[in-house]
Amino acid sequence: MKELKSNGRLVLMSPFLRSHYCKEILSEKIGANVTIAGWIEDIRPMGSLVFMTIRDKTGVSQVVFNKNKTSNEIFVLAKNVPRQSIVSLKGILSKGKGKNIPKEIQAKEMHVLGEAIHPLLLDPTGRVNASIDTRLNARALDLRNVKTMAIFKIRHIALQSIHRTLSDEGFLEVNTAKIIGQAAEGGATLFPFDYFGKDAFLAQSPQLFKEQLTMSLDRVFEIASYYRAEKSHTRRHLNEFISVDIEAAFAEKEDVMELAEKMVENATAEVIEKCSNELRTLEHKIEAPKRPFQKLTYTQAINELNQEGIKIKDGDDLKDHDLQVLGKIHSEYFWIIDWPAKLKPFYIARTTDGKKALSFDLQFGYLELSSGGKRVSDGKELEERLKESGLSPKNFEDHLKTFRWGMPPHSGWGFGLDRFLMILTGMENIREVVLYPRDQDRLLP
Ligand code: AMO
Repeated sequence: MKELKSNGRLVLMSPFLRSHYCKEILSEKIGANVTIAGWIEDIRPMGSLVFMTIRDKTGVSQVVFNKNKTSNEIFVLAKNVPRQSIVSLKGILSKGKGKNIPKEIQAKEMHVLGEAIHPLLLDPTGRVNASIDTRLNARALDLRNVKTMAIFKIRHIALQSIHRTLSDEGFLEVNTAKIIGQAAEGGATLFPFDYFGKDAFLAQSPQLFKEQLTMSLDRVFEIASYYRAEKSHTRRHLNEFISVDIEAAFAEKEDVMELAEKMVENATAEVIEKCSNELRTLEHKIEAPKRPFQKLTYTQAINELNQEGIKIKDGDDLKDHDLQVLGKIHSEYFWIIDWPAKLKPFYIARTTDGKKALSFDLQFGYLELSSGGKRVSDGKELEERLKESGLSPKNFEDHLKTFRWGMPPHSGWGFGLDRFLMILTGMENIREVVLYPRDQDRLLP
């Protein structure tokens, strides 16, 4: 093993298989011995020469096989090895001849480490278009496409930024159970299964846990997968999705709304700064969001919809189509606040007259990105709310009992990470930004 510099850090690599990533050879001296490893994107035989394009996660290198300078065995292999096979190549760095190829490698050795079959399920170079289904069926290969790879690099940077913002704001990262014995949200969307003879479910959200944790840990966040057995087949719903959840003791809804804005602002700035190449690859432009985000009351939203000719009454929930119309009027980030109390879940606190919920939804155009609010922190009131919602307090006893142990007032939100990635990458289908999406029709791979 040898220590090498990669992105300014020392990494360990076997020099026999790789001394440099493709991007790194650009800063090496002409005449240097280099070994690269990656997959073959292209092979172009031209008389006594074979040009090969090798790609790894950092970019591409051109490798030249000269019939008069390499062994016949390697020359024949270079002409015939299937594209997309994984190879390790050793050679000497020389000046490139093409305009976009400042340096190329004169091949001395080639090892085929993983041969690819031919034809493959899809062409990861993107020269031949493939449907999203074909791509998802061969997701591991699809990730060799620079566009797909760019999405997941952006996802990584956004996620790092989110972690940093929440940690810097004093939130402790937690991991709560995903196998649960009672619903946290509506019971209709639960995935049930048998747990050693008992009824169990996959968690729909960490709602009850995160509220309970505020009585000791004060401010918590969790980034995890949640499961909803919804039959909706849209471009923004999945049956498994990642939610960024926060809950903060002694916080009002305005405090946590400000935190969400800050988190979005920081992640956007970091993606702009660190992912300029990826954004260019995706031909997508993003700008720093204007803060504070606009606040639209539910009543204003209803009025705007009525003005657009939509028959919706005060007290009705906003349906998909209503959000599409509102999204055309407000194309950026905006809040919808002051919802009628009955439209929000049992755990959301209300105004003193009981009419409005102390809750909010964060929208980006038509896309609902987050929802949350101030919570009911009085156990008796919570019990009433459960009954009002048709839920049995007996089933929630494990949760209700924690409200008798000194529960602080608290507020929080859940934020759809996958939907945020749709905004950052410009993708219109949530399946594009999730490695292995789960919907009604997709359980594999
Ligand atoms: P809610 O159900 O609104 O709230 O979920 C929070 C956010 O998670 C995302 N989301 C989804 N993303 C993809 N596919 C889905 N099926 C899906 N369902 C939800 C959305 C949504 O805004 N407990 C509350 C949050 C809270 O009050 O803290 C909750 O789960 O972006």
